[in-house]
This record gives sequence, C-alpha cells and structure tokens, in this order.
Amino acid sequence: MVRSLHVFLTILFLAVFLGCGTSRDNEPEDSPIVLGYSQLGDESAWRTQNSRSIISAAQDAGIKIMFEDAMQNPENQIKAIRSFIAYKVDVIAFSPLVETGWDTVLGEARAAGIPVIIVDRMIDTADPGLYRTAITSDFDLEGRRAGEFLVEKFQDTDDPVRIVELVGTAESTPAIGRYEGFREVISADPKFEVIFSEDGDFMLSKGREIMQRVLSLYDPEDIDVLYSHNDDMTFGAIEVMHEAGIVPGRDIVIISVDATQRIINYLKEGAVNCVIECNPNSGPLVMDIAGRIAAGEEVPKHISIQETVFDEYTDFSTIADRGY
Ligand code: GZL
Repeated sequence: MVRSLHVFLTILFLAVFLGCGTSRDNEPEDSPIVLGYSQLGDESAWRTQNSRSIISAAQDAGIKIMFEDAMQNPENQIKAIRSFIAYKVDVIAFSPLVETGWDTVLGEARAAGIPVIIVDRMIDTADPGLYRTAITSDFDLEGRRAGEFLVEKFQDTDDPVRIVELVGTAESTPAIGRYEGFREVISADPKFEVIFSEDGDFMLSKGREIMQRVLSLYDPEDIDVLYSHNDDMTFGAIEVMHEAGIVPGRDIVIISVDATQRIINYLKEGAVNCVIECNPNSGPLVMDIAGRIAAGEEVPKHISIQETVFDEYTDFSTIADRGY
C-alpha cells in the first residue's frame, strides 16, 4: 500500500513540478503549506512505517507533501532537494542516508530562503545554520541500552561472552550510535568480546547472508550473543539459525533494535531476549514543526524522540500493539 502511495505521490510531484511550471509564484496567499520530503529508501519495515507516518500526518495536517523515495541513493536525495528548491516549497525535510555530503545542497536551500528539517538520522556539518531543527532518536542511548541488557543477562558469570554484531548502513547515524553506545558499556568488562561485526545495511537479505557466513566460520557453540542493529537483519539471521538447528533466544541470546510487532512476538515466544525500541512514528511531530516554521515561529534546534526497552524481564501484557 505504501509503495503504491509512494508511486502516486511521485507522479503527483512530477505532474505538479513539470505540468504547471516549476514555481509557485501564481498560487494564492492562503494556499496550504508545501513540504518537500526526501525519504532515504524503503529498506526495512521500520522505514515503511516511518513513510506511512509522514505521509498520513501531512494529509491530516492539510499539508501538501511532495514525497520522494531516494531508494538508498544520496544522489537521489540531493536531486530531490534541488527540485524542491526550484519549486519554491515552503519547507524541506529529509532523512539523510549517511551523515556527510549535504553542506552544498543545504547551502542552496538556505540561499533560496527555504528552511530545512532533518528527520530520523543526522548530518555531520560544521555549519548548524544549514538546518532549522533535527528530529531524531538517541542512537547512542539505544546502543548503551543493548549493552546494559547484556551486563544484566550475564552478571552471574565470568566466562567469555562472544558477540556477533550485525551493523546498520555504514556512516549512518543509527549505525554509528548503536555501535559506539554498545561498546561504551561492554568495554567495562573484558569478558564481553565482539568476535564478528559486519555491515548488513539494515536489510533482511544481508542479515541472512552474514549469519550464513558467520556459521561457516564459527561453531554455534562458540557464539553466545547476536546484537543486531535492526529487526529486519535479525529476521534474516533467525531464518538461518532455524535452518542450522539453532534455537534462537536459547542457544544464542538475541538483542534487536526497532520493535516491530513481529520481533515483539518473537520476544514473547522466547526467540529474542531484548528489543530496543526505535520509534518510526515521527510524522505528526514533523508536521507540527513544519507548520510552526512556516508560520515564522522559533523551534528547538534538536528534538529527541523518547523510546524504551522491552526484554525478557518485561511484563508482556504491558506492551501495546506496535501497529507495524
Ligand atoms: C533509525 C532508522 C533505521 C532503523 C532501521 O532511526 O534510521 O533505519 O533502525 C531503518 O530499521 O532501516
């Protein structure tokens, strides 16, 4: 459904952009806010839900959204931002695939007087004036929370705890934060050892590939923990574990980030031991901020999305339906 909505919105965007000129000069003053939104891709269940949240919140807020899916290519995001500038949208928002490479195009948006909202992931820039506000999760905290679960889980042993890590997209804010935050915690005890760590790009297929390679290199008896930076890679790894006769959650302790309904179901079944929430439903907050910026209001420079942890010690009856 979301993909067909993407297609529709892209066609609408092109029709509007190409059909009735490349500017809004002839629109009446009280026209709805026009938001140009560049989404990084559709690589995971989390991303699909995030796009669903953005699009539906724009509709609920009466904001005209030009939604562009960059299909995991930052060049497509730069092209989309330039087209938003040419069309003279009121506000630009985007979820940067990786942290670097944005200064030039955001400088063009600033020169055109168009404010920019950064959503989900962050950019690495020496010029914070390039964006009005950033709405993100605290990925370092997410990584620390994963480490803290392991410290509790293995508090009664001094035996080595050998960890396999499926990392998210290289140079992306969530991958960096979840990698570094995790190590901030486990580095305090030498029994924790990351024996294998590889970039799985937040994708189920790559989670499968990497877990297959890990099992060709290591005896399952020598793996104690899988720490996966997102649920889709976890699903791929669990498929491989089942095929190899490994009981996930028992033979190998599993920590996963995002908190889709499917991973919560695994948690309840004991197939996963800890789920670090990363909330995809930022749409209403993004639209509220876009409306306030378009109205000339001041907004905070950074807004951190509140999240929690679900683990085997959680009262499962308290976990609401995840909705995706
Ligand atoms: C996190 C987001 C990550 C999710 C993945 O905010 O950028 O990208 O954790 C998604 O599932 O692919």
